[in-house]
Amino acid sequence: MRLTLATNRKLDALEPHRVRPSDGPMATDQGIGITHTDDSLKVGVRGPSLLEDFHLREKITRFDHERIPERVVHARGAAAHGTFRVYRPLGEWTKAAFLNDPERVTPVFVRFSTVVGSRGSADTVRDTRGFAVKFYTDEGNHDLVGNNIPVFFIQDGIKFPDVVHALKPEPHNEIPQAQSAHDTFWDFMSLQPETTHHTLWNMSDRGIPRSYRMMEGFGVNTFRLVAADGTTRLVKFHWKPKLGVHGLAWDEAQEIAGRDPDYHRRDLWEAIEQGAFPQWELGLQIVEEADVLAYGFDLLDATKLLPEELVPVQRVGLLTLDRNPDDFFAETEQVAFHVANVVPGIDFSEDPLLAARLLSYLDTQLTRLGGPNFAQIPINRPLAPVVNHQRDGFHQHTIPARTANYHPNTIGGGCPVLTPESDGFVHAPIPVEGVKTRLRSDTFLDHFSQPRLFFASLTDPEKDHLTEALRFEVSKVARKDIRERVVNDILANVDPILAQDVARAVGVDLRERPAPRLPGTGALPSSPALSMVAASAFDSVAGRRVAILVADGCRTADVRTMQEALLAAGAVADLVAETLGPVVGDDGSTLLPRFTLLTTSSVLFDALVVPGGEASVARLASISVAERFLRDAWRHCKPMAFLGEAASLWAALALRQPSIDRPGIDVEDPQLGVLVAERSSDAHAATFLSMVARHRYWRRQAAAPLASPPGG
Ligand code: HDE
Repeated sequence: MRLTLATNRKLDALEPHRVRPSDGPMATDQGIGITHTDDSLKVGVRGPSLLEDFHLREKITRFDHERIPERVVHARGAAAHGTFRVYRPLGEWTKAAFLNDPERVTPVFVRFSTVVGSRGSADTVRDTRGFAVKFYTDEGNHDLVGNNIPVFFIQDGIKFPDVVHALKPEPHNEIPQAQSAHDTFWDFMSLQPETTHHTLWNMSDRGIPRSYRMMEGFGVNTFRLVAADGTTRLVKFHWKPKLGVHGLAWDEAQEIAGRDPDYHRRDLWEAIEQGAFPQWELGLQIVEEADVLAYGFDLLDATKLLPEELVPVQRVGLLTLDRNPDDFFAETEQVAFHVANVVPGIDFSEDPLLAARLLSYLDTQLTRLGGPNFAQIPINRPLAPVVNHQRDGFHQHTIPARTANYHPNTIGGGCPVLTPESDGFVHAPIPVEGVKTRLRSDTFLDHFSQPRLFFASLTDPEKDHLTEALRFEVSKVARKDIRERVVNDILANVDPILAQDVARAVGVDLRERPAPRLPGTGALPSSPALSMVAASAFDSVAGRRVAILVADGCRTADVRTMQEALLAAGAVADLVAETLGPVVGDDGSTLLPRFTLLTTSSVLFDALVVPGGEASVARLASISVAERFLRDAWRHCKPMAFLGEAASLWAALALRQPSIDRPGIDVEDPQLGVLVAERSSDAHAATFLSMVARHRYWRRQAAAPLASPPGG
């Protein structure tokens, strides 16, 4: 009988492996009690040290071997434990047990990552993010190893080493770290038009997510679902975040990379510690086998996405992350995902990118985790029993107690017996035929329709951001011939205005050319679901971080009203002051700041409140870092509330934005995200909350371009 985890979360598979400081006094790896660990054993107090000091030898040797190779891609990451529960039985499409029982709670471990940078690189670089989910199901581990971008750079896995080499730091000097803004990437992409679609997504605000909690996830490759009667259908997997999909401003992302390189890791960790558990809905796009070519492209081509307007995403279950790992290395670093880990009811398609992945993930762990027994590492162990004839190898942890280690056998009573087909994995009997060839299918040759569709689907601010990102990246390419190819061979096929804008910025001429064809996929002119702005509900402030700037004399009532409203709605509201000492409010009460103006920065918050209070406002007005805080919040389009006397700070700031009228009191500007009010009230707090939910007021960039010099 199979184990049903049901709602019993006490069944924590990692518990037997946890070692706590309270488990006993300090002992060596051999269990010998350690009585002294601060001085080595010496002849006399000034040495020399003695080789017989086994504790010294063990301690140093273990330290020498702490590092393992980092992942060749996706080296930088953060992870959390959680659960998955399906909303309703999906038996009409798949027999996977964890997708058929709404009572069943499946433990999961999810690792988010950047692709290009090394383990110590910054979180907010422009890059694709990994979104890998390990489901510890009753039928074995199922891994959905996805990204936050629905398409991939290449169509065939044999090109993976090429695209990754081009993206990574250049081979002669290992510069630059964690970015695509250099010659080798744009050289490769300009010669390989299939990379256009993914590159445009990277250049969009998807490439600089606000938070792991605010990203979509995509399985990218097409998979198959297999029903109990053997019927198969094609499927695209999605994760839809409950908090909406939000990005950073590029200028902000770059500054965060310096001020808090752990920004995304910290954000995930703190949200879970504070009980603001991130959630995503699992979405499925289901396509009948016969319709593999029905949407104007080939579903086996991973450079294409299936627009939701053509095949809706059906939301079928909920993923919740509710527990941080105990130990980064043991869990986050040692977890080994593999796209080939599938349970009965889920199968592969013939996608040639997927084929290479099926080889690569197992192979890479052999080096990274030091041998073939990495599935025995606690974080990788299935909850389902593992019984087979695999044996030996480095780091074997199990002790197989049996006499026969082959199949079939009589000596061991024929054990282990095979799992019946009704319970085990049977590859779907998909018919295939053909001759051996390295030719690429004609159905894979259209590389520009979907990039056009993507660009056409963005709102104006999103298009501006993408254009700016391209201008930034291609400007960093030293070789002019590469810049010319990017503009003329790639961007001109996407959008003539985009190509012109980039050409101008990077000092190359746009060649005369026939107008590109109209967007293609299924004759869709645009797909609003592809826009982060158009597709977000903007209905929650949960998990947003708001700074409240205070100094002595600040109006306590303003602080409390705003703080309470924000906390009640699930946001974080931190007091920021000149020092960490207590701040005395206008009513004599004491407020404790969490950060100082020197140790934090506007870029680490989503919104800003300046409470009233004459003395407090006068003090803030005289501190240059406070002014910078305000200006940055404005430049990065963040909601801002100025209460009472703080209106003067806004007025001073607003004077620097010539296109904006000087505001009066009680201004709520739906275009600009600024609330100016005489004093805080519940109604004002509610208005401000709706502004924070809106995330960023990108229109401000048109009112006051980020490039404006401070005070200009
Ligand atoms: Fe990966 N990928 N990948 N990849 N990938 C790895 O496996 C590979 C691809 C993705 O948090 C490696 O354990 C090939 C697409 C994620 O541990 C490696 C190809 C997608 C992670 C590997 C692809 C991904 C990886 C490196 C093209 C989105 C991090 C370390 C054929 C659907 C998992 C490791 C984690 C990691 C190979 C393309 C997602 C080398 C050959 C497409 C999220 O095996």
